[in-house]
Amino acid sequence: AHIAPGAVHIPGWLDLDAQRRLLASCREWARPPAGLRTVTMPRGGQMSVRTVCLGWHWFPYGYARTVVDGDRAPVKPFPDRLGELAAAAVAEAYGYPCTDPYDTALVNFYTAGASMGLHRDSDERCDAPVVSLSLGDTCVFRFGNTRTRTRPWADVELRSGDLFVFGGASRLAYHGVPRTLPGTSPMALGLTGRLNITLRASGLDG
Ligand code: MD3
Ligand code: FE
Repeated sequence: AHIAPGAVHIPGWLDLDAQRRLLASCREWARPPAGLRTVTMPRGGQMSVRTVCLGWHWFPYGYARTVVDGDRAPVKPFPDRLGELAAAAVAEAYGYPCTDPYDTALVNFYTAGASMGLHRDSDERCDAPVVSLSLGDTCVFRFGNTRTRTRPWADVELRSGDLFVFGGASRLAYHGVPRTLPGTSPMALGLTGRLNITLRASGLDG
């Protein structure tokens, strides 16, 4: 369904088997070196979500090839498989392919009580759509506007297996995750909490 121009939500895009494979990969990517870390914001606060990056390492507010705010290890490579998944997701959502090369994944892990404040994703130097895949607990996803951090916004529930593509006029919209719904993860998946994988084209070279 179109939530806003360029914002397309496809519930249940990943079947259980695809969700399980992606979860197994996330568990490998989470291992050190360059594994799951807690992001510290410039003013000293810590994000409640824990993150692992592939391809390029996101930190507030930029990208690097090493974990500049962690163990300083080289970032794990961005797998071809995720590039193919991103291309298939954009084609499914928009009906035509994206020509920009996807080269970055951010995997966010939400335990009970974790949230993400309203923000814009403006560190990429490319306007290719961001592809979001959700696993585990349902969350309340807040989709705002491009001008202010205040209303109007729409709250949408994202469930395990859902695809969301954010491009065009929605690419710079404010968005966040005010809460997850602990205990809603599909029993058969074997995940406590929520994982969100975003696939991006950084627009960086090298
Ligand atoms: C709208 N992640 O990693 S996914 C993020 O569920 C992030 O972990 C959230 O916001 C999460 O930056 C939300 C949905 C999402 C991702 C990227 C977007 C929505 C977006 C980029 C532009 C507009
Ligand atoms: Fe974001």
